[in-house]
Amino acid sequence: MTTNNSVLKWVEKIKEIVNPENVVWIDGSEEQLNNLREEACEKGEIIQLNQEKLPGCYLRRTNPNDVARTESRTFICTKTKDEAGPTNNWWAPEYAYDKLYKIARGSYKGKTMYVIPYAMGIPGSKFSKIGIEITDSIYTVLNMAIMTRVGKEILDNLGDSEEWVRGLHCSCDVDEENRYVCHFPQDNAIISVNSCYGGNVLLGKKCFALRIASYQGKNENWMAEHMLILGIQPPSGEIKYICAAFPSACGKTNLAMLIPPEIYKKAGYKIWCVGDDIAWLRIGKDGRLWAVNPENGFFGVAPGTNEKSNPNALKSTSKNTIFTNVVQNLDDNTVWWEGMDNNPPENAIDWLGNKWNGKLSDKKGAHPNSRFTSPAKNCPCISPEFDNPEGVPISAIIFGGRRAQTTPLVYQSFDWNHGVFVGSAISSESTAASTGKVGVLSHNPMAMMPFCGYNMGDYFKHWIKMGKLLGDKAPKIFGVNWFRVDEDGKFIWPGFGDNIRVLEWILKRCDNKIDAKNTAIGYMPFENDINLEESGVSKETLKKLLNIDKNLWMKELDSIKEFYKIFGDNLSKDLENELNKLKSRLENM
Ligand code: OXD
Ligand code: MN
Repeated sequence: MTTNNSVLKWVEKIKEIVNPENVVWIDGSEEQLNNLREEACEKGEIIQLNQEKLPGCYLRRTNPNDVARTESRTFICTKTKDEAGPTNNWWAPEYAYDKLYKIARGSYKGKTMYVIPYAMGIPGSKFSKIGIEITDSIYTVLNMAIMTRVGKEILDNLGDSEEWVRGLHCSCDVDEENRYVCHFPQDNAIISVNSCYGGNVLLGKKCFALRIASYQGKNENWMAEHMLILGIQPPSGEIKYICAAFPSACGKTNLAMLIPPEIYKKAGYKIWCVGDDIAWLRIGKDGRLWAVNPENGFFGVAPGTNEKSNPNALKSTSKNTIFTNVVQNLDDNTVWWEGMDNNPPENAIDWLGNKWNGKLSDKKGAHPNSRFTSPAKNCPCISPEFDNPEGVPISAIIFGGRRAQTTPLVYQSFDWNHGVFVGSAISSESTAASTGKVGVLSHNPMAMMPFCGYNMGDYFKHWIKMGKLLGDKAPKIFGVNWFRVDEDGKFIWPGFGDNIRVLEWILKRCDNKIDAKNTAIGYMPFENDINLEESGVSKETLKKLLNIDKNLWMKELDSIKEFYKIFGDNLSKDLENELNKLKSRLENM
């Protein structure tokens, strides 16, 4: 399929290590993918679902020990520990290669080695990057064929270039004691062993498009961010685009596919989804910041997705989707998960492969991190600009977290550096679903803590530098919090579609159409400037949502200061400066 020497040599080298029975190059044709689907069904790797109700859909159950990303076993392997920084696990590259090649050696015996050429971004565009993943898992091939653009065309685009990311995945025995996901940003290489879970083995996603790409971006003056991208079309017509970063469990996919409430729909508002997880951001010819979604599909969390919370995501899963670790309804061979509806199947199989009666069982049927892998084109509100090789121009960047108190519904940073400070200070409270303990606060700067492929102190400096390069063309930066609660612990903001009310204020601020209050933490809305019509939210509640409690913010300041200590001398002076400025503004409050 290619004459590219660097590719052929690497494939040969890996073949010698893993020792497969045979080698198959993925050409991207439907015919080849169909044959693989059939083969995987025969081997029991995937299960074909009801093709009338769910055309092109399949189900996969992973090993119960292999259901999520394994952050403690994820490593950044740079020459020095300092290059990986204080927030990453680090191994020396020689040590990691040696250890992982030993695990990989001979592990494809009797198996097929699949070689997947793929592009992150639009093939042929100067914004896109190419990777090649070798895997022994058909499930991985089929997922990659949804999440990225794969096939021969990608190799044709690559030509003789040596600039591509080498990715090796070995399922091995799915042994959690020997599971490792290692990144070699200085070699453009990734090795993942002993897992078959998406986040660990779809190497184009977190591994390449965030960890390796963030390092490339630092060296090439662009940014790879854990951000959704959406377009808002107001009644007047011109679509404006925003990026938003939130830690897990803050409703990122829901915001990316937001359905406006009736009153906004009637007025003519529309939301267009460009991406739900990753944004590659570059400075365009016009000096503005432009974003592309490097992915081609959604790898979304299934539980909680329903007609009300996210009808667009639900519709995205109606065809050509791979479900992982959800419930199989045996009556009609379809799928179900907690939070889909109030009608769990009685004759079903749970994610562990056991018989399951949803009406009687007190155990969950779907794993809380069960997933759907769906083509982005399935989404009813996918942006017409999704395939635009230039991407979309970004007017605003939003940072958010899940905070019961302290952070208001929305505020605007005073300028770019202050906005970088707001992003660096994101922290979020855990939910019962993820830890069993509610309200544990953890810092997750720019929601990139698990995904930054180099020293996070340098990453902050890179953000500051991008602001200098953008100058007065820089997007405005905002903080949001959809999760404030009252004295009884009840959410006081409706969230979901009603978040458009906040986006509306943000866009008005970007267009200089509206004034704002100058507060200690940033610019904030005047109470009449957030449209509450038909929201069910009273003026009093809005007041609470926008309230700044000096004592809580003083505590917040201490928490940020404590967190910043891990960066030592490498903390950007600009951020230290922002911290001091916030302190004095709060003291004068
Ligand atoms: C994801 C994540 O799977 O952020 O997107 O964990
Ligand atoms: Mn994510």
